[in-house]
Amino acid sequence: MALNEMENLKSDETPRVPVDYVEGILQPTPTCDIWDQIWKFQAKPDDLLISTYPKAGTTWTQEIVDLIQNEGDVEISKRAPTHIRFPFIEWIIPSVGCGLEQAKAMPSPRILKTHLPIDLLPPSFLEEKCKIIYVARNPKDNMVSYFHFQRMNKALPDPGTWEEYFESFLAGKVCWGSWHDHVKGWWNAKDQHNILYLFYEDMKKNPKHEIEKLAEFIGKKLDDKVLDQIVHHTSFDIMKQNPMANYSTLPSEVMNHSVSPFMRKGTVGDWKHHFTVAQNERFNEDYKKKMADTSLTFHFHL
Ligand code: PPS
Repeated sequence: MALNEMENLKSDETPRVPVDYVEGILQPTPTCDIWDQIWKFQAKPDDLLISTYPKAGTTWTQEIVDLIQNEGDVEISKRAPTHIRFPFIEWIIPSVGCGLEQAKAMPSPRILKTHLPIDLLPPSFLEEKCKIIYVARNPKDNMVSYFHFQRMNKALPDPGTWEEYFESFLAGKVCWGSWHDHVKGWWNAKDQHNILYLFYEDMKKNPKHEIEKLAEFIGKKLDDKVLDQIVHHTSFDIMKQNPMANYSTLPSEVMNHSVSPFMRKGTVGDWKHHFTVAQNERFNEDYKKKMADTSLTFHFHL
């Protein structure tokens, strides 16, 4: 049997993680089990938090921020895989790791990751006035990306068919809850706190400009050559080949890249290959209602 066939078999045998609710938001059960500790997490004033709805461009932003901090030194950014360099505070796979423990053990200054909606964010982040970067992605591409990710990731529930997933996503019955509430909640909080709110589509359209914004927010002055280097090293094609940024170091029983690679397409508008005309109409109608109370707008193609 070929090695990848054996890995597929191993991955097929691995059970999916169960899920439960924290304050009405669906979460993997291991996260629910330690929720009290997560809620009490003690942030430090020099923590930098990268917050997103799942699949909105977290890994890309992490790579950019790391390179900004290290003034474009690619070798430093290759010191460890993404999930080690940036503790994901509510993430726990008992056999693989626990974000909370990693964060506690990490020396400052730390760059942390969360997918929590603002209402579930451990209060110390806002109390300590930490800098927070929030990245949002248009919901159609976000949904497609999340669907494929759940197919390949045993640490999340089986997404079911695309038709089933479409309904679950609209109903907010996916881990980390409703996309609409997430992006709106963080948008409403951004002016009262130290939050830089960015969009995946802007990063695709003009990466250098968004990287400059990030550098300014972080307080780093970088020359043009370094900015160009960061644009290059954080392009989709380069990151896809980078084992320290493409999640290929996680056990294949957890993430099976032969089902769907973590670095899948990295484009704006892939939803057009998934949504039927009827689904698109239903989505648009629902979107209009749920987004009627916000000034927040999205680009669905470039
Ligand atoms: S996670 O699991 O929530 O941390 O995933 P996240 O990193 O937020 O999102 C993964 C999607 O982002 C795409 N990606 C990129 N797009 C453009 N450029 C770069 N450099 C890049 N890096 C990651 C990744 O391919 C996933 O999107 P899809 O649409 O599935 O390809």
